[in-house]
Amino acid sequence: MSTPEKPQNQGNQESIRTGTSVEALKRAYLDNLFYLQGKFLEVATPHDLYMAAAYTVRDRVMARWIQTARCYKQAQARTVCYFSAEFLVGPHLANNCVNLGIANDAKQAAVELGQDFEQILEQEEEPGLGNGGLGRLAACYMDSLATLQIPSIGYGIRYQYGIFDQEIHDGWQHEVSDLWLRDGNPWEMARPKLRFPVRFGGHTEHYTDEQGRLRVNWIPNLVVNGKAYDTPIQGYGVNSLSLLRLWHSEASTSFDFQAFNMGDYYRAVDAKVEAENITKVLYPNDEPAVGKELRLKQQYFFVSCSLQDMLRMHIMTGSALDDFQHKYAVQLNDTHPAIAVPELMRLLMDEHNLDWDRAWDIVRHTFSFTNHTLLPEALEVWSVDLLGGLLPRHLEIIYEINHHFLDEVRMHYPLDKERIARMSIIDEQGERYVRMAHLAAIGSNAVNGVAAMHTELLKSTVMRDFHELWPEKFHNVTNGVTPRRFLRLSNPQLSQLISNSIGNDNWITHLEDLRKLESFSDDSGFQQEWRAVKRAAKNSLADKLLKETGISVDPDSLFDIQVKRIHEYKRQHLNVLHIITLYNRIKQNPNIELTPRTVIFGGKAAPGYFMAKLIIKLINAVAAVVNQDPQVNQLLRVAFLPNFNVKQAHGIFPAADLSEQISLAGKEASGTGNMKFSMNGALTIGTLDGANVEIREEVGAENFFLFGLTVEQVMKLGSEGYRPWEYCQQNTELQAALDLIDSGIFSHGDAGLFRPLTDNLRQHDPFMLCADYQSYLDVQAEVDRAYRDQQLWTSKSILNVARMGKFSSDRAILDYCQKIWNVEPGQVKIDTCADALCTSERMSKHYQAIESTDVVSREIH
Ligand code: 26Q
Repeated sequence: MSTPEKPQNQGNQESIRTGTSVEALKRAYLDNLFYLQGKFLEVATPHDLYMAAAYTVRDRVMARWIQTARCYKQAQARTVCYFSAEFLVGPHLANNCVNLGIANDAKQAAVELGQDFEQILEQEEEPGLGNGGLGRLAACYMDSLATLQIPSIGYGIRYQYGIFDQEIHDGWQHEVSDLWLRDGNPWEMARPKLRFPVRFGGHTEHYTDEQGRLRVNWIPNLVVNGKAYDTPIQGYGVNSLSLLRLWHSEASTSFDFQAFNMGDYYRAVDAKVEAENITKVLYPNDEPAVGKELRLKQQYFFVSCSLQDMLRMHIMTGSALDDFQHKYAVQLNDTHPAIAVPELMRLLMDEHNLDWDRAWDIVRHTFSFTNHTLLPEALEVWSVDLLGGLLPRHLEIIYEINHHFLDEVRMHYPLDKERIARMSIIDEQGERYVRMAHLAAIGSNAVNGVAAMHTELLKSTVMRDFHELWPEKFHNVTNGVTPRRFLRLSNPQLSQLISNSIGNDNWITHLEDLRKLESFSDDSGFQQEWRAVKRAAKNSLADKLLKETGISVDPDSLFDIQVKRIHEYKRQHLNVLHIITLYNRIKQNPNIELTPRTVIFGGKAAPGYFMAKLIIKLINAVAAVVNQDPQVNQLLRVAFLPNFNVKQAHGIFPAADLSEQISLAGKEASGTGNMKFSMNGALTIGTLDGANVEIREEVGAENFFLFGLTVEQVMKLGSEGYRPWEYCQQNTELQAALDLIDSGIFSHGDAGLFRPLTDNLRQHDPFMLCADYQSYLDVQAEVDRAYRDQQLWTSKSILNVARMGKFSSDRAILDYCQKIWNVEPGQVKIDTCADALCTSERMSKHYQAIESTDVVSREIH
């Protein structure tokens, strides 16, 4: 396969830092091993070899980074700043090789040095700085921003401990802390001089200054410093990058402990610990955040550092503050960074002396807000007392914003008191809460949902009043995923086959080109190759399952896979009910005609989410019974692959025949795993939920296994009064499946173990599994039949891939550019703005320039 064009050789011997020939890579590799790891090949550990490889690749990235920074600075185009509490980037080494176009040569260099490249890649500890979909989306968007040459910075938190590692003991999930930084992180660059003070607590003092203006002084009781760590995000096939700037919290050295703590040394140490705790650990989702002061501290901490950094850069270029909105677009990834709205107001008014109206104008034109959920329990609120205690000045500003906003609402709806109460930023029923989604929507120029259906529901339900007031503010941007990581990198064999058939690999950046595969969908030779590629991926996954779980599976069976966070709304237990029903059918009729099937699960449950953890236990308990029953295990096997993360995902999506996307309609905002499966040739069994709707539209109804209630039916059933027990009484197979769980057969006779789950299904069933059960079973039977016709199945698989163009994150980012950011991609031409690649002397000049502009350590006294 052709790869992105490599920079030209400069002279006979390429630079050891930037050269991309196999020879240059080998020399660099040995050099880094020697000088950075203090090792030589014979004594190097696999981790030493990984570090040497990582530094070798990083050098190649750095050369482009400096060029990009210089060029974007010159161009002064609008910079997109993606504010996100999570960036789930996944392993860097292999991805950077792909994006630099040196994947083959880097491997060759390792081989020529007698090393196993796969083993080297295996060493990389993935930065698990996110929970799931939202964090991974941010990472896909960084890849596309870099590839599309859009000046961009991802701002977030450098958690010392990312998402926990999941271990399974006796079928139960155990959480193990994630020590991703233990052996060092070669991809980040600490910027010790790039740090900002962030204040917490205390009180405000209002006074009138010499010019007679009302001013506010915020006297905090804690000041911490945020220190920047930069990670370059290399674009694919281009010489440009994006910057991921993550903040680490430290005690503020300038803080006067003597005065504040009366010489109390221990309290001074406490303050240091308190400061360092802020970026200690990532919060899992699906845990009530209410009362978790540290979470709000994290949010404010990274938002404040980021905005101070942007203002610094803006002022440094000599631009006027009024121009800020034209130079920066900030995307708020859900409400997690919504405190940015009052923070930018505070910075502009209290620190830069702007008046309210000018500051508000800038704020409103800078921010846009993406909503990722409609679940009422997931909408973020903070108690007024907690927020006011931690951020007294922000609470004042929020009240002021609310005051102006409610005046506007009153103008439109003078007598509608209920509407005003509904729309207020402050929820005043009972204890008072700040509604972060309202704050974000009011402070933004655009609000978007993440799939067509989600956006429609957003407009008609949780943001209905806002949509009525400002219909033009609402947009849809359907999510997308990067084909670089989720096809080119993780499925090299399929990528090769695609490129060979299409004749080039332009599809990697123009995913719509995959359409050209349609003409091969019925070609039997091509189909055979297609199946061989799928089969190879299934073999690898089978090996991995055996190694990690001891479960052996047959790669000829249908691989039916559900990987995602474990949550009741995602309905992994509906999948389990199907498995138990198949089990019952096989037991009743051992000669039943069934397609052999392997059902594979993966996903983490929030540590405090009892029901989700019980679902994991149930999956493993059912697996244990099914897999060891000789009557059943020829037709059915079940496996739970522990610790689903980006690295694991690379081996999973390519191996799937069937993708399970079975959330209750209206609950999954978009889903992105659905896209990754389909892009790798899996067919989907799914409900009309989130982006499934659009996937089905694209691939064609005949290539998608649809089941379940529509969102309208869900709403109707909910409002009529849903009675799950009636479905159980009327459906003997459903009844039998639930009864079998309650019999204790899956729990060594402990009939009570899963009762919380089965009782909940029979009595409440908030996610309507009982209502969708029969439809799910019927369509699974269709899947079973369809898989027997391998030609037809393969043709559907090819068509799924061919029609995935829409779901590239490149398309999504172009949508954001056009609908929301008003940014023209590729406007800044890296390759023409700087002359060729940097030489080291030129680079050292850039270094000097960049270092001197980086120094900002302002401190509060
Ligand atoms: C909030 C407060 C306190 C602690 C944690 C959180 C928290 C953290 C992460 C709440 C939610 C999340 C993550 C949400 C998420 O991943 N949502 C998913 O976003 C995807 C990208 O748009 C969608 O595809 C999924 O449908 C949506 O569930």
